[in-house]
Amino acid sequence: MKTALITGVTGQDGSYLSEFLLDKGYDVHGIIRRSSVDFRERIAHLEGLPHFHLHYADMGDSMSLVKVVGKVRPDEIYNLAAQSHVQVSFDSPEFTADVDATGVLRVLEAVRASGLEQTCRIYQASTSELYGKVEEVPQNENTPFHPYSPYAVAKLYGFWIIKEYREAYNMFCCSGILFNHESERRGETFVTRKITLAAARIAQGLQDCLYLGNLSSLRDWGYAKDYVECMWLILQQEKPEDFVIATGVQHSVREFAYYAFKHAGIELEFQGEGLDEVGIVKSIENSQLSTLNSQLKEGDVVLRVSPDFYRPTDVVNLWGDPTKAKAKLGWNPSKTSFEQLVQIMVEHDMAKIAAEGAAAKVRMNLAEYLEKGIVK
Ligand code: NAP
Ligand code: G4F
Repeated sequence: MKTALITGVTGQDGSYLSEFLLDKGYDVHGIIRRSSVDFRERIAHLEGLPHFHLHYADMGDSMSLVKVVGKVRPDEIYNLAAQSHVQVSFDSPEFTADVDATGVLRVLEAVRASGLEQTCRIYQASTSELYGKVEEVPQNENTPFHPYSPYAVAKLYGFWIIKEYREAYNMFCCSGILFNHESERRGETFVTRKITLAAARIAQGLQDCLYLGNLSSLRDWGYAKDYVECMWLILQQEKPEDFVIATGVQHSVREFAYYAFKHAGIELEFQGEGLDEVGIVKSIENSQLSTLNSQLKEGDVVLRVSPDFYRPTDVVNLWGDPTKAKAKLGWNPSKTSFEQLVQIMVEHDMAKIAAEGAAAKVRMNLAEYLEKGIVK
């Protein structure tokens, strides 16, 4: 049985990767950090399984990493932990650098300190943000980097220190340069999930309007569940190499919003430009919807642009070329299409919001009964 250690196990990718490795028969260890609330929703279903173990450590604390690596003695490390929000990295650049840059070095040194440098393979969660202010379109493994946020600059250090340890110490460490990948487990402040949740709430009468930043930004969006297999495949190769993982298809934020609302039963029409651009209800397609939100009508403005979501520098043209991954990893970039991804996320969020709405109604009814003294 192989042993894997995952940093960032509570995140979107960490949760899918844990499931994937458990299915492959791995003993899976993850690091978690102390928080005042125990919020481990994405991995709650795995806790208690005999081959799933959690350890306290922090990417900012070398000693904790040395202790976990020395205790677990993993065959493979998947370094997914990061302050992963680009906009937040402008507010917390130093913390982002500590976790996303120096944190990678701490993992590498923990492996060396444990004498595992010739046996332990390391995957580093690198990113298409390295291409930043892009120098060519689409981007492949040879495209020059031009990081365009504190997050991307920190991740660039991570990429180079992985390469340095591979060359200096002959370690099996690789970077997966992954383009955006989303899912029903995506953090709620990334643009795709923010849109699918808002579309579900607006359709069900629980929100009036969605405020977004740059609608013209272009991304190569894939499904996270598919991408974690590539992380594993990268570590199963004969030689350590870096790979671009992407779908090879590009869409704008505006298009994502259009399809998300469509799956929620609302056809949008975009009018205006820049800060004055709005998304207007063109038609309500789902007859069930009029009962869900009887207030919503054609002509309502349900999407607006707010400068609050503009970034000091924004990456606007990411489009990956997955040719190498197709040839060497057997990666199928069209396993889940863009339309399927949007549908999966909207269906999930429609059900989630409906369940939350029903629970809130029960609470309201209960509060009413209590007030009237019906239930003591
Ligand atoms: P995510 O959902 O934001 O998860 C980040 C994980 O890192 C969480 O488990 C978080 O723990 C953990 N973490 C943050 N700071 C930490 C610290 N100081 N010590 C220990 N753990 C810490 O991110 P994701 O979308 O799964 O992405 C996984 C990795 O891939 C990240 O490195 C990200 O930068 C990179 N990446 C993501 C994408 C994408 O499109 N999703 C694309 C390219 C690269 P808490 O739960 O305690 O916060
Ligand atoms: O969803 P986003 O916040 O993702 P972003 O910045 O591309 O970063 C994600 O993908 C990277 C891979 O390329 C990862 F490395 C990183 O960890 C993270 O997972 O924003 C996507 C685009 C941006 O251009 C942003 O300006 O959407 C634009 N956008 C427009 N309105 C918005 C919003 N982004 C967010 N988060 N919120 C908005 O309201």
